[in-house]
Amino acid sequence: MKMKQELNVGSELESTTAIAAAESIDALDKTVALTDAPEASPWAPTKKKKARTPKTESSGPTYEHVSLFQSGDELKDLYATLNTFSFKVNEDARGEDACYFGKTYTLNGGPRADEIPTIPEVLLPLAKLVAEAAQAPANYIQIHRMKPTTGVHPHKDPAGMIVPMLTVGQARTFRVGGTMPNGYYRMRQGQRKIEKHIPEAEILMMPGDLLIFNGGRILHSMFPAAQDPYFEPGGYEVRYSLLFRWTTDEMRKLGTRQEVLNGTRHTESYREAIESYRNGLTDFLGRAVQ
Ligand SMILES: O=C(O)CCC(=O)C(=O)O
Repeated sequence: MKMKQELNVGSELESTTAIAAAESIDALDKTVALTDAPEASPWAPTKKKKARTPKTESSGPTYEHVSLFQSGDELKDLYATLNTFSFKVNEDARGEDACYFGKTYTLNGGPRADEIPTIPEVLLPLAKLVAEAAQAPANYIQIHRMKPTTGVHPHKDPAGMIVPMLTVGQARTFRVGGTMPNGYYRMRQGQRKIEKHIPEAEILMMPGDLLIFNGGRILHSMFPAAQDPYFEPGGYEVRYSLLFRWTTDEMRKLGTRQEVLNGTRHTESYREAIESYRNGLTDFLGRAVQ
């Protein structure tokens, strides 16, 4: 299997952890320059990044791997900060702990029981940088703390949505694209065997790497460290992953099942959130810009 570390292009469509939402959104193509980070940011990149075309929900690459999105002291500080958070056992994935900040969603509607409604201030500069890279705001930050024994069962994210994932700590191989048995789409994520996902590519996610999923079109999974020849603890005890999501009012109320969201304003709401951010009307958290 070829290891890919640059821009990766996959194919495919379908659901999520929670069997996904709505039909794909029209392309929102627009070329923008990544800006320099604000001076106050503890995670400000030291180098100016090149202009590039941001992802869109239903067109373009299904995912993009950005190596070393965070590095150096900023990355060490981020790991130390995450170590101070109060993680709870993730009921959806045994052996994994999680924190849920902001406007969470669940499969059948309503917030997560363990939601912490406010995104911690210490994460805001990072959220801003991630929004700029993905060209998408986030009102929900989900953080996983994974021991080496933990894996990710194959699934896709909610349809039409952009989900950037930053990894911090131990390096693990993320498996993307390809196929899994058809019947798996009707099976709970936790029951799907990781080895039944035949990926198109494997990406070694080093600490500080960002993987941007574009449009919920890409299958992904991860083996526990014992089955990962490229696992690299790097002196860290755990692997953290930070997922930056946008929850529409409709998803919040009704959940992520496509049959429930069809006929609601969910797709439009998401499109509006993305366009407002890209047009400078709202900021990286979706707040109106004065
Ligand atoms: O935390 C991870 O490494 C993967 C999480 C994921 O794929 C998801 O929440 O959709």
